[in-house]
Amino acid sequence: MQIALAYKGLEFEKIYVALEKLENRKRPFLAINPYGKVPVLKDGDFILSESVAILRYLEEKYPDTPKMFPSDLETKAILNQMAGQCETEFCFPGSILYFAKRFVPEEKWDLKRMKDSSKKIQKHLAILNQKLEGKEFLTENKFGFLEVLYAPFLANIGYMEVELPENVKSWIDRVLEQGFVKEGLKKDS
Ligand SMILES: N[C@@H](CCC(=O)N[C@@H](CS)C(=O)NCC(=O)O)C(=O)O
Repeated sequence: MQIALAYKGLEFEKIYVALEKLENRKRPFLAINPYGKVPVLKDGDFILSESVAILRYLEEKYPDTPKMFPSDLETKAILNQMAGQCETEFCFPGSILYFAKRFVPEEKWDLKRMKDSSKKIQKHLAILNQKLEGKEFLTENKFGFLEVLYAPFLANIGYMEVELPENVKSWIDRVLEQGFVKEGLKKDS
């Protein structure tokens, strides 16, 4: 979400929710998102969670800022397909590894679940590698919505115990070197 805000040049205030202290699983955060997940956007009195919903909202609310979505129907449909695959095949298994390694003592790791997650990500990266053949970015060959969605996880790819296929590796470097990605990923505490 912060990357999208930076990409669109929108001003925002970050409020850090300390996942390592489980602040997201307690009140007052649970009153904001009962599922205990970040990110959450607060725009005036309007509160919204779920990254994809937030990015769509920002795109529609601020039409005069740089666009993240293509306008062509089929290109947008493929983007939606890939956004779903990004969430289920990459972000979700990625968060299993990330949270275990960041916040759970090693003796409590569910090694089978972690290994299965790594395998799932590896398969996803092989498919992504084919899609990236001869391309710099995933949609219309320019930085866009999918890169915004992937970026926070790409920045933590080291936790995922995977080998990076060549096209994926250069795409990750390309995504992470964008100024607004650096800006959006800046730690707030
Ligand atoms: N589908 C949600 C997933 C959000 C999500 O899993 N957030 C993670 C951080 S990346 C989280 O808040 N995890 C805390 C927890 O599960 O306790 C989205 O895209 O916003």
